[in-house]
Amino acid sequence: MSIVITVAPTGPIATTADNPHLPTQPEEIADSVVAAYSAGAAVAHLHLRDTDQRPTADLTIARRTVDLIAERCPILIQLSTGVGLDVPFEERAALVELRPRMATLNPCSMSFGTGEFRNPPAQVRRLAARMRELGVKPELEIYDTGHLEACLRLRDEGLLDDEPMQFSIVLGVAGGMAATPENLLTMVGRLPEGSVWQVIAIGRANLRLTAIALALGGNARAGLEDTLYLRKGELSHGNLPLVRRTAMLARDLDLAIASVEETERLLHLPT
Ligand code: KMH
Ligand code: ZN
Repeated sequence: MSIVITVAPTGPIATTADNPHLPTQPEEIADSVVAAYSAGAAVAHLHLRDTDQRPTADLTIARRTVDLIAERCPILIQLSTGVGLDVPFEERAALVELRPRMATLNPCSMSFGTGEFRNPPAQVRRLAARMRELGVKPELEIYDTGHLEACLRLRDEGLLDDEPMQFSIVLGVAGGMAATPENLLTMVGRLPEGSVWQVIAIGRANLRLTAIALALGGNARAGLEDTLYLRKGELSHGNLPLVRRTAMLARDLDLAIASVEETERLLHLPT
């Protein structure tokens, strides 16, 4: 059995003040992704920053980052349409016009730490429809049980293909489900038959929940978007140590690591 490793090199919130090894500029993100690819990552989940490190949906920055990566490795690009809490939905949604192989789809609005993550129903439906039109595979980010029901409604309305649905069970965001094994098990048990899934465990529980997810048959995500630390009190020197550790964990569990081509087949990615 093969598992897919996704690298998430940079998230929407932390800056180099939190971890000086966080890549924020296109060249830095590309270097980090290429290194992660050599360590086994088949997918790169990307957030972009402007020169002041603020999250941005700027299409020039996004295109440049994607091009720099594509020049050096064939990793599958998954653009975040979450982008950052202060970026308007329509700017975030425009990123799918670059036709990445995948993009995130966040089905519901929610509190997100001290901020607000706005995903209004009508705009989510329009984005889902546009992604379907463009052949951009959604990675459905579910932070609560109701978010799963919202995705199933989108599927029932014909806005998502269900072959297979790809879920990220996000645990540990203040405003969503807590990062506990019980919540992971509950959510995995509720996914539709045949779904492809991974856990995105934010913060301290990242390693343990990733290990549980791998043992349960899930894929894995690794990178500084989800945790800035390799272990308690030790900042990760970039994304590579986190990706390497995930690959080692998978191999120790006797799981093969999916190549880009295998991942395309597993996810039935439109070409
Ligand atoms: N960092 C995630 C918990 C997305 O990429 O679409 C939220 C997020 C969503 O960044
Ligand atoms: Zn993200």
